[in-house]
Amino acid sequence: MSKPRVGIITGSKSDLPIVEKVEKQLQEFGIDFDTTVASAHRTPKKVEEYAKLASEKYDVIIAAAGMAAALPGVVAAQTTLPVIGIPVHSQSLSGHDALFAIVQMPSGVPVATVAIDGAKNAAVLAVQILALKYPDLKTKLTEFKARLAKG
Ligand code: RP5
Repeated sequence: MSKPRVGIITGSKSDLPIVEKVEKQLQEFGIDFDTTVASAHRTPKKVEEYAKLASEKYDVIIAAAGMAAALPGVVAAQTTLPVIGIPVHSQSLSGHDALFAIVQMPSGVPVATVAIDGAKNAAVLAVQILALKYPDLKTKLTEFKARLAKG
């Protein structure tokens, strides 16, 4: 694998507005990605296949889900890649349900959980992880942080 690549997976098409923010931020860093819609509850076999093949295609996975958000944890259970989880806001419990489901992983199966709807931080964290392997990204991150400081 010569270029950094991020796998984005999300539980439903209804999560796509959040995913688009992840994609936009990754594009700003020039990172390749692809996005898959698969649900831990509705299409568990598809999630299993995705997770098992992930390390052949990606360096990092970003998994977004709302409600009883099992998806990031189920993916993390079946790969050695780092998994970043985004709890997606939903109406009844304002995303707290997804936050707790994603952050409260059993010992030994971490998911790096960002804030509810924390799309931008998920993308930046992914780039920070990628920068360990692809040093060019360190420069881009330094410039990004300088722009943040100016702003
Ligand atoms: C989760 O349930 C999805 O990630 C989504 O956030 C939520 C609602 O899904 P839909 O009923 O809109 O498909 O699995």
